[in-house]
Amino acid sequence: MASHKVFVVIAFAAIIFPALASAAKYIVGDETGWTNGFNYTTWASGKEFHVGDELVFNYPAGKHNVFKVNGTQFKNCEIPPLNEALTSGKDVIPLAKPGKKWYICGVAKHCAEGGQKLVINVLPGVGAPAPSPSWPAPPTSGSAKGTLASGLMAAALVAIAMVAVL
Ligand SMILES: [Cu+2]
Repeated sequence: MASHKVFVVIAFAAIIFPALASAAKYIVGDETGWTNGFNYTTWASGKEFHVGDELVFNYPAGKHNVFKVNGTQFKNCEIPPLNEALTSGKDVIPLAKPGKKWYICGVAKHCAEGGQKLVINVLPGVGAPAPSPSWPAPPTSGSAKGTLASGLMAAALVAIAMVAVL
C-alpha cells in the first residue's frame, strides 16, 4: 500500500503549499474602491500587510489615479509628475519591501479635500509562520490567513499520522 500512502501525502501537500505561499490581495476600500470621502485610515487599521501581498486600486479609469509618494508628499498632498501615475482603474501594486507606503490620488483636490490617501505599514513576509499557541481558539484576533494555514497544517499532520498508522 506504499503507493496509496504516497498519494495521500502528495494530495495534502498540494493543498497546503499553495495556501502557505499565496499572498493576500487587498482591494483598497473594499467594494467602495478608490474614491473621495472614504476613510482609508480606518480601512487599513486592523489589517496586516506583508511583503508579497498586493494592493488593488479599483476606480473608474479617468476619474482617479494612483501615485506612490513619500511621507512628506502624502502629508501635503503634493502630486508628483503625471507620468508617474497609475491610471488603469484596476491598478495592482505588489508590496515588495517592508516599511511604510503612501498612496494618493492626483486628480483635482481629491487628496487634500477628498481624503483620497492611503498609508500602510508593510510587515516582513509570512514565510515562517509564528507559533500560535492559542489555536484552535476562534479567529477573533489574528489574521484569517494564518488561521487557515494553521488549520491546513494541522489537517495535514493528522493525515500523515493516520497514514503512518495504517
Ligand atoms: Cu481621485
